[in-house]
Parts: sequence; C-alpha cells; structure tokens
Amino acid sequence: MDKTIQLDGKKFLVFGAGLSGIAAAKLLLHRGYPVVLYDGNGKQGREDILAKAPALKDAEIVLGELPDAVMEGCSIAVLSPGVPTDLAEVGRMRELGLQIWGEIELAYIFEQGTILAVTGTNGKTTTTALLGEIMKHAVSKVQVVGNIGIPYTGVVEKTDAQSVTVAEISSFQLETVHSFCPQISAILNITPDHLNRHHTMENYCEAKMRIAMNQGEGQVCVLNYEDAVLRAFAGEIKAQAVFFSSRQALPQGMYLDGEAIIWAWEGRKEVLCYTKELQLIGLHNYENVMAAAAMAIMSGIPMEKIREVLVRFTAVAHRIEYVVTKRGIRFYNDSKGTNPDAAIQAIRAMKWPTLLIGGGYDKDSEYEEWIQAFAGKVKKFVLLGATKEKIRDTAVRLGYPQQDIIFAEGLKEAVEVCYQYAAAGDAILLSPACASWGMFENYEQRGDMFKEIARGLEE
Ligand code: UMA
Repeated sequence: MDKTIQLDGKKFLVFGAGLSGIAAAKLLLHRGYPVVLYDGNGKQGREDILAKAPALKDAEIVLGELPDAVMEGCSIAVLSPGVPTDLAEVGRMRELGLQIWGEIELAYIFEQGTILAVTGTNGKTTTTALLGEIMKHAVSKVQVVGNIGIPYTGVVEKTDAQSVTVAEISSFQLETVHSFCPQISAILNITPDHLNRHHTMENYCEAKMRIAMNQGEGQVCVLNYEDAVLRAFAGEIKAQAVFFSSRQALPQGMYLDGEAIIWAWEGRKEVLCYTKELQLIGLHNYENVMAAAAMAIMSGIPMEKIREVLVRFTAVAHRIEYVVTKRGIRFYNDSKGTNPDAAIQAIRAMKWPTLLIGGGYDKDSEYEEWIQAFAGKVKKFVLLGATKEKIRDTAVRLGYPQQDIIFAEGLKEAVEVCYQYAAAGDAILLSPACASWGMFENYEQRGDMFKEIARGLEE
C-alpha cells in the first residue's frame, strides 16, 4: 500500500528550522506539498535559512510569533525533536484540529525498505553506528539516520524495497510517531534522563517504548534482560522479544560469559566473539555489541560477517575513542564524557593505570561517584577549567592523594604533564565529566585538539 496517499491535499506546518525541520520541509516541497516552515527563535532570519537551504524558497517561512491564521490553513504539523509537545503553540495546533506528527513519522510514510531502529538512554549512537557498519558489510544499500545527526527525512527518498535503514531514535523523536514500525527494534536501557522535557520517569519510559508499539508478530524487539522495566516490557509487546544480558547466561538470546559473547538459539550455542578481540572496551560497550549483533542476526546476517565487523569496529568519535599508542602509552579521547555519569563509564573501561584529564565548565554537578569509580586506577589526576578547585576538593575529601593532583592551564599542558609522568603500559584518558564551554566551542573541538596534541608528541 502506498502510505503517501494519506498526504494528498494536505498542507504542512513544519515546526523548527534546524536539521530536521529543514530536511522535512525540503522533502515535502520536493514531493509537491505546500509547506509553512516555522521557527520560534527570532535569531535566524529568512535569508539565513534560505542560504542554508535554497530549495526552501517555495516555502512560506514564518519566524517568531505563530498567528492562528497560519495554523488554520494547515492540516499536519511536523515537529522537530527539540520542540516539546506540551508547548503552548502545539496545544493551539491541536485545538485548531492539526494532526501532530514528528519528523520520524513523516519519513516513515516515504520509507520503502526495511527499518532497524535503536533507542535507549545510553549507547544508542555506538549501537546504531556499529549496526550500520555490519549491515553495510552484508547488504548493498544501507543508510544510517536519525538522532545520530542525519535527519531521516533528508535521505528517505533514496530507500527502495531492498534497502535497509538503520535509525537511532531518541525519546524526543518517539513522542510524535504514530504508525512508525521498524522490522527490528531495540531498547538498550532506561535510566533517568531528559526529565526536564518528559517531566516524569513514567512518561520517559512510555516514549521509549513507542518504538515497539506498532510491531506485530514476525517482527523483533531486542531488549536488555538486566533492565527490570524492559524485562517486564517483553510481556506487553506483540513482537518477538530477544534478550541480551551482560550478567547471566540466557536460554535464548545473546549473553556474556566471562570473555565470550554467546548466541543461544533454539537449543544451540555459538561463540560470536571474545571481548579481547574487540576494539570497543567497557561492559556498557559489550552490551552495545550484543544488541547490535542480535539485531543483525535476527535480520539474517551470517555470524561470520558480523564477527568481521565487530573485531575491527572502533568507538564513535569522542566516546572512549582510542587515539594512538606512544612509548607503550595508550591515549583515549572521551571528550563526550561531559557529565559525571558518562565519565564513570570511561574510567571503568580503563584496564590500565590511568592518567586522567578532567574538569571544564561548571554545570553544578557533583563529582563524588566519579571519583569513587577511580578504584585505585588513577595515577595522576590533571585538572583544568572552572571546576578544577571543586573537583580537587572533592577528590581530596574522598582520600585521593593531593600530591597526585595537578592543575594545568590548558589542554596542551595537561596532555604534556600526563605524558611526562606516564610509563609504558599506562593509559592517558581525557574524560572531563564537564562540558567544554568556556574553553572550547564544543566537545568535538576539545576532543579533536586532544587527538592532535597526542599524535604530535615525540616518541
Ligand atoms: N525550536 C523552536 N521552538 C522550540 C524548540 C526548538 O522554534 O520550542 C527551533 C529552534 O529555534 C531551532 C530548531 O527548532 O531552529 C531546532 O530543532 P531541534 O532542536 O529539533 O534540532 P535539529 O537541528 O532538528 O536536530 C534534531 C536533534 N535535536 C534534538 O533532539 C534536540 C538532533 O539530536 C538530531 O541529530 C537531528 O535532529 C537529526 O535527526 C541531537 C540531540 O541532542 C544530537 N539529541 C538528544 C540526545 O541525544 O540526548 C535527544
């Protein structure tokens, strides 16, 4: 059935002129539908938007205020993920009878092929990127889309009956899907996040679970067995639940047994790979590997093809990303460790004595749990940025030796100090537990600079 029939005669109000909104408006215009593109932020002018996307010259562009008259002329609103569904303007749209869709729902209407979709609080970018690589290794036409930074509506027109779309879908995006139905979905984990947007943990879980709500028999939902909410969720879905576990052997599914990642299916067991063969490190990453591999197996990819990608796949940039080894010292870039929780995963993943670079912009975070996670591994603790005193005081209070804490003026000095104190077999890890603002434009710039400095050090 041609899903686009339901769009006939409709006029669209695309809300948000960021990546998603611009891609959605372009898709609709290209298909001949009338479009109003609205953005509530007065900072971007019409000219700025047209400079980014000249094809939008045929859209009506409305900025700042959104008059009722504009809404009244439209039948479907397509929200960008960053637009809260309880915003006053969105409420008004509902009152005026507009259907409220998200950018993912719109893309789905145009999708021609198979969808594999990943959500979860942590690990979804790594899992999506890894699954994308596996699929590309085995299938000729694959695209990786969604929260990973590539708007789905921007590439959906390239899909056909043979293509596979691997999508990272956030809770923001899931709030506004209606008919979206992946062939295989995965929910990696659910822990509190984005509560300022969803208000309650219940709402947040509900949003995540929308990924599987339209799936039926013959479709698959991969779930983390160790997450109590997700384990219970398996009983509520029509799709076949396939579990993975990093803690215990499962009669059916994917699990970690010592260093072996095992696939158990219909009474047979097979070792997929050993963790020591992987470039990805840390238990959370083994969970990502298990989820991606389970999704690939369930879509019919042979184990050997999956294995070939698993052993060569390196981390997504800036997430415990291996950089280089110099004088036997490994450098890891975890600039994406912009909060203590993320930084805890990074330090836990280090299997070597570590010289840790931390500190940055002050978000009023607490650092106790991060420092407790050091577990005797951190040889030197080099601090920079606005939070350096606060982190030092916390560390010393928790018994971390003051003489091993060093303040650095900038990132270059921090890396050089670490290199001076490090010995062969150690690791140097940038994992700040703080945002980069104030010293860098963003975490990417901070991570890129770290990599450049590390690669430039004399052997
Ligand atoms: N806007 C309004 N009113 C609002 C909110 C936003 O007018 O109330 C306008 C802004 O002025 C801006 C535009 O909407 O011009 C921005 O839209 P957006 O925030 O949805 O951002 P996009 O550029 O469309 O990027 C979105 C995702 N952003 C968010 O979810 C906040 C990107 O995820 C995603 O990569 C991209 O679509 C492509 O699919 C980013 C993200 O931070 C990486 N995601 C969160 C996360 O990972 O934790 C969920």
